[in-house]
Amino acid sequence: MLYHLLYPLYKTISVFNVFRYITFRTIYASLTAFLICFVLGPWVIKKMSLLQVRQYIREDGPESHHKKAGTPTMGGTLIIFSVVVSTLLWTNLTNFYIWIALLVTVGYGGIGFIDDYLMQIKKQNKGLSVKNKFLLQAILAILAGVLICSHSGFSTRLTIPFLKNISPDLGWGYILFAAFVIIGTSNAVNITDGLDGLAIGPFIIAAAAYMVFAYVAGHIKIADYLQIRYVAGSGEIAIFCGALAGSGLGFLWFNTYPAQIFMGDVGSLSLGGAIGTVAVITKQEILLVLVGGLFVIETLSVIFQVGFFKMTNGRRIFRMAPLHHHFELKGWPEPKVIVRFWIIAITLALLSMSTLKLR
Ligand code: 57M
Repeated sequence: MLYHLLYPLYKTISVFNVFRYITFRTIYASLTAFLICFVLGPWVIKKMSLLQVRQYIREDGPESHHKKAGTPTMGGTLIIFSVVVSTLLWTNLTNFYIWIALLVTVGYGGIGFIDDYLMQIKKQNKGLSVKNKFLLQAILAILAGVLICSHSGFSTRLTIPFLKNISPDLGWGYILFAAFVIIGTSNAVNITDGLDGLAIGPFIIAAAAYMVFAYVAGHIKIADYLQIRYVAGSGEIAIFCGALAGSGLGFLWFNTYPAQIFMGDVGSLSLGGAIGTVAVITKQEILLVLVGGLFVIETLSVIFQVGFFKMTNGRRIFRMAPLHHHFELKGWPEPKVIVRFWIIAITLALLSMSTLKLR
């Protein structure tokens, strides 16, 4: 909005020329989203407590989690609010991809909201059924896939990290692939969100990495120089990523150990959906396995644990899945698990950055 209101005035007030630049708007989108979360955080925590929107803890979980019962939850509503306001303020609203990113963020937030709301009504840690949750996620992801693929100029070719000469064209199959990326990321972030700050930390790192990828992919000269696939219009997505990262930082202020609020499914499903959509739009979909490597590791730990559990009639690879519970049960203090997982996430994101040069 500010872009549309202030940039045209640059002929009379030259300083407004700065609104033209994606870099400037990305920085301020991050700061705006951060400030909204930071300022409104205490009010949201108080409101959720008053409304009795509190976490129900699973009986079978690690002992250390029982003391977390009653922590206000659904902090994701604040994250989504700050991302939407900041994105609307700082992006070029004629950009098609921005609306797709917002659609998925708000839509997945809506699915998470229903899930959290049902948990509050049932007064237990069970909301939507797995089947219904997946169905809603699939409908929205396929819709996003169709819209992205039908946008003129969008390539349905895959970008394979490190191999610039191999890029198979999936044609309309790309819609299913895009849906898979969006649904998978949403659920992976959800699974990771089990310790204070554990999901939001790596999420901020992934959003910051995609901020760079989006900027590069949307800049015809830099994309050409780095031999990255150019996606016209994807530069504005850098501003959206800035808003995601800024909002995440603001939320982390309150979600860091010991957490004053959890994000709830409304947060985890929405943020995962958002980063999956960004990966698709910037044509760095497969690289998400590295950028969001921590989410992948957590998800694989569940897949292997459940698979092994079924195949061996009840034997386990880990003490408990997802992986963070394994280390907790081994006796690592919660902050140690969290910070070490962040370190892994930062390392993987740095590695993903090297693909800008190594190809
Ligand atoms: C939700 N949610 C937390 C909070 C957060 C397939 C299966 C492995 C899935 C997995 C699962 O349900 N994962 C998704 C994880 C919950 O947090 C709420 O949920 C929101 C995110 N969706 O925002 O609202 C609990 O996590 C803790 N928490 C924090 N700090 C935070 O900032 O401490 C969350 C955020 C909160 C709080 O305690 O209550 C959750 O874990 O429920 N299932 C599991 O994770 C379960 N694993 C399991 O059953 N493993 C089995 C195998 C065979 C599948 C095994 O290894 O034996 C565990 N979950 C829990 N206890 N809580 C089992 C034990």
